[in-house]
Amino acid sequence: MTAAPESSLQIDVFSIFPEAIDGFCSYGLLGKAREAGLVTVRVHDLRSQAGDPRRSVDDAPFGGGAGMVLLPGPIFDAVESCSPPRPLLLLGPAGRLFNQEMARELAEQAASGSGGFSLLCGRYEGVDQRVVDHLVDGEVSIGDYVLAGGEAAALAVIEAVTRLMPGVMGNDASLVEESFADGLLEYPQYTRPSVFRGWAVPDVLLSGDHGKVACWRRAQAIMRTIEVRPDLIEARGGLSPDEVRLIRQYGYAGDLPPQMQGP
Ligand code: JEE
Repeated sequence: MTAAPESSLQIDVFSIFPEAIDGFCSYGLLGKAREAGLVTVRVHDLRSQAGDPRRSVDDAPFGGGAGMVLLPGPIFDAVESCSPPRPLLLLGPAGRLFNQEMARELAEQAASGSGGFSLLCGRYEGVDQRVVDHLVDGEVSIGDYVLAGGEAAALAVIEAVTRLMPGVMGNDASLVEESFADGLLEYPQYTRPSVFRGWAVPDVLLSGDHGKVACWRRAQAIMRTIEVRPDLIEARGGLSPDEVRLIRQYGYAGDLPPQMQGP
């Protein structure tokens, strides 16, 4: 027996590749969450709303230029014929940069408001601007690189949001977010065997001393973040004197510019 979900998240997705979205969403934790009724993903085929026998969804841009643009008609019809949960977000390279805070806000739409959110995936050169101006509630981008369409971005958003739903990870959302919450990258993880091809797991992890393990992990997380994402150290207001002492103790010999040291 499984307990009834506290709240369920509804996500409607609009795409010309509905099978790709639906297929991906039936795997892993998200697939399980769907089966358990914690998350409902409905995928709408933009082509099923096309007005002509050829089922066209795109046309050349007014004013000329390369590529094709998604027609407003099929998109308005698909959205208006199912009144999807709002906000309806358009995925596009010109959108607001998606981050963990936005993922948290969207996960909260489950309990409040419309019970979820919706995603519109463009293709080709994008969608007619009237869709942006009069149909969607906002535009989101998953990063500063150029994809060929919104589908992969929609899947990234769906996965980042659904893993925060209570019960989806078999964990409370606060635990799921533990690490990102203090603004550091993850510490390194090891599993069996304790020696693989001559490479041994750090002794401390086999010591059984939980206090020492916690200190080592924290030092590793801090050192890794300094090397890979110094911007995250700055964003959390630098390192405390205790944290500086900790990484020195674990052998960090690099520079610590002033912006990486706390007030
Ligand atoms: C949705 C079509 C392709 C390629 C014009 C002009 C843009 C659209 N983080 C993200 N990267 N890419 C997307 C994304 C891409 C999409 C669609 C999402 C629909 N495309 C496309 C090129 C252009 N370029 C110069 O600046 C870059 C427009 C995305 C998200 N989310």
